[in-house]
Amino acid sequence: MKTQVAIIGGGPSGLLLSQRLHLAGVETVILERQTRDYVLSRIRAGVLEQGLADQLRQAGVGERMDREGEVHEGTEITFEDHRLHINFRELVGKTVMVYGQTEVTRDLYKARDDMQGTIIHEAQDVALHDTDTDSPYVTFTKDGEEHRLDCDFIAGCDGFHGPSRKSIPADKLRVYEKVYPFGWLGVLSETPPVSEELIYSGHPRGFALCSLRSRTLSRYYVQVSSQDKVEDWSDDRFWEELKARLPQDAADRLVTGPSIEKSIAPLRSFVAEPMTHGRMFLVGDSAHIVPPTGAKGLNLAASDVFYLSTALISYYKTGAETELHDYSAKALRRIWLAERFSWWMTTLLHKFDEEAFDVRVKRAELDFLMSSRAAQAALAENYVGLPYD
Ligand code: RFL
Ligand code: PHB
Repeated sequence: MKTQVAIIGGGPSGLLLSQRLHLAGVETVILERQTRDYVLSRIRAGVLEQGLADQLRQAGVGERMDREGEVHEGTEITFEDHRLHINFRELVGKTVMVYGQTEVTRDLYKARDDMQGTIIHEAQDVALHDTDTDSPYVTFTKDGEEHRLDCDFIAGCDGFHGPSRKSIPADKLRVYEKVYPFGWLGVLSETPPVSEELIYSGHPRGFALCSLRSRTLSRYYVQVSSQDKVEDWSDDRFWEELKARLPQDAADRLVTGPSIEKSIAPLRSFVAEPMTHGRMFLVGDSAHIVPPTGAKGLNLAASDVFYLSTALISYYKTGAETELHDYSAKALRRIWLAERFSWWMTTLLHKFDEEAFDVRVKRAELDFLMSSRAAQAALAENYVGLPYD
């Protein structure tokens, strides 16, 4: 089997990259370890920056998002009974789109199918070879049979645990990591959301987030210890804890119901540099992870896709490799800005086992945010997404 760009991983990064390349006449094959149903059962991000929403529209995949997604002009930050409304449109003239990652992925799969894109599901034992030569290739097994995929380039869109990053020799890769001593317990429920906008709540009991997928589907999170298991959290315990961490009027309004999905995600900050080894490029979670507090994970994957697809398209049009050489540095600049913002928002709003001095400094940071329009504009500018270049 032969293609121009072999894409490992059929999550949002791999699918969007494949769609953008296909539209520019570049051939791809996607190798995905899981079944499509499994990929579509993962409940993850919900907030799309304008950059990602625009890319979906340009790729012909924005129609359902524009119909069913919700444009949010602001968000609320609360701390006990202090409330702060951040009006994105007023502060920085931009908005975000609330539309679930599951739906983005579903739309991308449909678009790839409509264009007869090749996606091989349940590809096992995917391995990368000769990535630092002009003729890299990928091997995998499917239904017990071994296959070889020759290509010009490999895009490693295979998430944090995939084989692409691991194929880079250890002495060529530098890793930066911060693991937080807590996770987020997330619940999806068929209940009307407590608020039209997201509420990020800092509280002495720990962080909580009220998000949504639609007018009838809510997504809520509470900070839990890294040791906690989903089984420790009955629905009743979850709702009680969420209420305790929200401002009183929101707690009073909250409609509870049975959870239809419940999971715990650990929080970490992680960056691997560089994002290139020879003719292999890392994209999205395979190269970097942010804690979800700033809603940046999926959006960063999308800016990587933008930079890499632009560089590959330019290579196939002109033969020039300059943009491919610059990919890692260009992507990493934006990644580190998002790492900074996600770390800052996580630190500001979560409960840590910290010294009394640090607690006071955090209170002062919140006080500054509540009282300074410049601080609010800085939050808004980062939240709606920094420019792609
Ligand atoms: P993905 O979505 O992890 O997709 C990678 C794909 O690669 C496949 N794969 C392989 N394929 C072939 N061979 C192998 N050996 C393979 N190993 C893995 C996987 O099956 C998968 O289909 O990475 P991608 O495309 O870069 O997209 C990134 C986003 O998914 C991610 O940044 C966000 O979802 C992060 N994230 C969240 N971001 C937010 O902004 N808000 C959230 O609420 C939020 N919640 C989350 C999250 C990530 C989570 N992870 C990674 C465990 C919750 C969780 C649980
Ligand atoms: C979500 O809706 O899942 C979501 C929204 C905002 C975040 C994280 C997760 O910061």
